[in-house]
Amino acid sequence: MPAWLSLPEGVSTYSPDVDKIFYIILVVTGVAFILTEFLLFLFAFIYRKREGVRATYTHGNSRLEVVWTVVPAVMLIFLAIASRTAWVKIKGSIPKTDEEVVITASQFNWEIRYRGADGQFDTPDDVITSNDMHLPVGEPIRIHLRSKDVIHSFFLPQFRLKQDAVPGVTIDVWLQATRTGTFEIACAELCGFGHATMRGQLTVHEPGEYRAWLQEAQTAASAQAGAGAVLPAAKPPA
Ligand SMILES: [Cu+2]
Repeated sequence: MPAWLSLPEGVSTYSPDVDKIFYIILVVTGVAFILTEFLLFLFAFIYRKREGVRATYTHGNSRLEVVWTVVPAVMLIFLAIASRTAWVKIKGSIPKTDEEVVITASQFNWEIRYRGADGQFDTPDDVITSNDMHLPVGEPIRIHLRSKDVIHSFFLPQFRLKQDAVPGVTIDVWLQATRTGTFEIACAELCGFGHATMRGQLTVHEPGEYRAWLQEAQTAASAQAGAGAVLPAAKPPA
């Protein structure tokens, strides 16, 4: 496959499954496209207007119509069955894991939330970052995806992970990275004027390095939560 036709490097455990289906569909539709375009131009040339040649009136051909209906139908059934395995593997269930992240999309930002030192979500010592996600390599991660305002789409191209974030619901997705590195987080749903700026970065670490990062962030978050507690409580808006 030439480089300009190939997908970005796949770095999740299920990216080969997605790529396989993608390339099968690309080949099937590519061959059908080239064949039909070739016939279109060929027939336009063969049956062009010529002096002394009268057009013939045809009322269709039942056998031909059955063939061009049955062949695509069989192909569709084949593709549906072929993609089912990948769908069940990726969407069917989420591997058991203690690594969980809450991601909240808003115009135009990804808020990434980790448990604080208390091991709980939605408490004052949560670790919260903006557009800056960190994960360990080789471990399944469960992501709870939310949105504050409009529909966004959480897209990690290299992980073959794309999921809409919908206001009012939490949608769980998962991934398991196969190598360390930094990768792009993009919003794949036109969500307003700043849509194009809604980008983040995912850093995949060695597990030890990741735990060290998280611990440091938890210590900083706890210190901040503690400092926040001595401040007078903010008055609720009138
Ligand atoms: Cu967005």
